[in-house]
Amino acid sequence: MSASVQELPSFLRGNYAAAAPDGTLPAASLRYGAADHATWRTLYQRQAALLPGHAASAFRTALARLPFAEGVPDLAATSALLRDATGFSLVPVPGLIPDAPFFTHLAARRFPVTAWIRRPEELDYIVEPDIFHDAFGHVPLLTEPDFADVLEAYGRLGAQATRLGALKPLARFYWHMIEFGLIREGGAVRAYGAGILSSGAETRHAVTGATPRRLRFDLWRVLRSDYFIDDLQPTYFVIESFAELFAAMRRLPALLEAARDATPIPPGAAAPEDQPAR
Ligand code: HBI
Ligand code: FE
Repeated sequence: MSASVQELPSFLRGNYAAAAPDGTLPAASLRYGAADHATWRTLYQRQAALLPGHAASAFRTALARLPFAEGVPDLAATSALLRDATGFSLVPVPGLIPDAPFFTHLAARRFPVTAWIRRPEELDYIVEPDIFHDAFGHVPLLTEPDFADVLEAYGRLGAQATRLGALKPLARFYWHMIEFGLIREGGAVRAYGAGILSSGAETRHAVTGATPRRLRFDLWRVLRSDYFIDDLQPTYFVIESFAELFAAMRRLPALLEAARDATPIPPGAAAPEDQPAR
């Protein structure tokens, strides 16, 4: 694969040798055994049971229409359903890929999905995203037009943020709003982020936990907010709608340089402008 793979950490476990320069794996290299399908079903059943009362209604509705209940899903069949909804398609990758191809795929409405699935002894925690995180966590909302537009816009901003040396604020947006976002539905707060909904512990903590801050979404705040990558999040941001999130994408380019130069807000810290979500 390309030289840019050298920017990735060396512990990654995927089969990077089989990947094309754009990071994708040949469809023929995807093989899942009975044990893999059983691991998927265990994860799926556990997580699906938690969704009522925790997950955004758009996520639940979309998940029910996807072919995800029986085992590791077929990416081509899932792509066909997405194409009709939003024009997104799924491409298999060995795991995390370098920033540049990741942005390029999203800008072209292709979502990279890690091919491998965790081992049975890793059901509750893995360091890297696997296919359960990428497919169960991210794919349902790829059927939501406003959310699909957010991901495409994020991909398009990648080149500009790279030029400006502002990848950190852009990555904070992805972390807080794509991986760990919450949404208000009537009087309730529900999760839509993939990092939340692919984890039982994070789902309970984010939606009903007593300790986290749940703040009204504020783009400028998000762009300055550092995060923990290996612990439950101490702070979540709550949107009113996916249209609100897409509208924020239009303001993002003008804030990148200021966010790059601003003092970061440490994980879990308060900021003067914080508004608790209702
Ligand atoms: N690759 N497969 C994959 N998934 C990601 O979420 C991902 C990635 N490469 C880079 C990346 N995310 C982030 O560093 C950028 O969004 C900034
Ligand atoms: Fe993710």
